[in-house]
Amino acid sequence: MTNFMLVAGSIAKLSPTDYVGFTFFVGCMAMMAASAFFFLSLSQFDKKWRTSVLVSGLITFIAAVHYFYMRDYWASFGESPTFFRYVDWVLTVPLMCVEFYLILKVAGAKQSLLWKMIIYSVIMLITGYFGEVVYTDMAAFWGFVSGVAYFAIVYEIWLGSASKLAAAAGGEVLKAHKILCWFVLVGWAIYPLGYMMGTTGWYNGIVPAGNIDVAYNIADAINKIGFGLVIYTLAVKSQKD
Ligand SMILES: *C/C=C(C)/C=C/C=C(C)/C=C/C1=C(C)CCCC1(C)C
Repeated sequence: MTNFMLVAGSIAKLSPTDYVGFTFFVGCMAMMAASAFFFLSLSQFDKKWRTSVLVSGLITFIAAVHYFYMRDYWASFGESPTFFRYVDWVLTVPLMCVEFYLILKVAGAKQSLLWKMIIYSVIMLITGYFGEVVYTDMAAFWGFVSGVAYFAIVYEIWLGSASKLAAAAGGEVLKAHKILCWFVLVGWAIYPLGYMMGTTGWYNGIVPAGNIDVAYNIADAINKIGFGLVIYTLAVKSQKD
């Protein structure tokens, strides 16, 4: 009896009109499937590419575990699981910076580039958390600070030293770098948009109405799985040469 109640208590009901709950659920499955795909493909790659594909799998796997918790949190409390969200990001976004570093290593990328990008991304996320959770009455200010750090990342990969390394590497690495740059410029821009939907600031009324979690969930699926697939494709193509 106790066991039965435990099981029943841990399965929350999902209403057909609960779009937030639905995207958490689908996100959970998509991240799990992507992780299985990346991990099971590892043996086909030689040492040079294995780490990059492994990191792709780690990113979606970390997200899958967080989505499992976030789905449950939403289903239980009907509130945004903002804490889990930011813990997920603070682990996975630096790993995405690692991906840039790993593919640019062939062109001589230095660890200082990696640390610079990690520091930008951590600043972006901590200040975003301030605006979303800690100092909600100053959401616009903290969102702006976070946006500056975001643009520092965009600058670094589009025009800064990372772009020069990509040009020096050429070939498939350059192609993959360009696609990842677009992911960061367009795919990542969904996050500040979602932030403006869910916080109070001058932008209310300008930004189209929407749900912050739906925006974040869609963005996560596009960016984490998409990023991984770009790396996977690069590894497959480079191995043929
Ligand atoms: C897998 C998760 C990813 C790629 C998360 C990326 C998150 C961002 C690019 C968040 C950016 C934000 C701003 C630029 C301003 C408002 C606050 C944030 C944290 C939502």
